[in-house]
Amino acid sequence: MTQRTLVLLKPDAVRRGLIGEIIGRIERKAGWRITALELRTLDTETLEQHYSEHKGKPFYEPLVEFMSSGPAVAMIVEGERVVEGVRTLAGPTDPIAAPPGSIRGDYGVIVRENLIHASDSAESAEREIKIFFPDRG
Ligand code: RTP
Ligand code: MG
Repeated sequence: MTQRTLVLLKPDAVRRGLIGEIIGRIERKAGWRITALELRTLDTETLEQHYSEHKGKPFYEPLVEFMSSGPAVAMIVEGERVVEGVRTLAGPTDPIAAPPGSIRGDYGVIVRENLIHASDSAESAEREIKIFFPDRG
């Protein structure tokens, strides 16, 4: 089942020089392809759309502030079961609970600064791709 997913390398990953490390893990999965990629500082309007499900939660405002604090990398990745697959590579939201070998488990400590976002379903992926890459929607 070929799918596509929206991946963000969060500002902490970019600041810490982990772009290559993280993209390398994604690229090495057999048959997965990056079909769009851009380094950009995300504006609050984009982030409000992206994180609309979290609006009103205590972590929402600091999350939007963090996500706009510096450049991020936005990508579309396509391939076999890529939605579930990138979530597996990323690991659970809390990096301390994430297993070693996962991106968050290997590099993260703080829940908010957990390095990577990946769409949580095929439906979310289509919604999020429209937000970050409107011409690819
Ligand atoms: P993501 O959407 O970024 O791929 O991560 P996720 O599904 O694993 O986590 P989600 O529950 O959707 O939360 C989105 C992002 O908000 C930050 N967060 N902070 N308690 C907190 O301080 C808290 N909880 C969540 C994280 O950056 C999380 O990835
Ligand atoms: Mg999420």
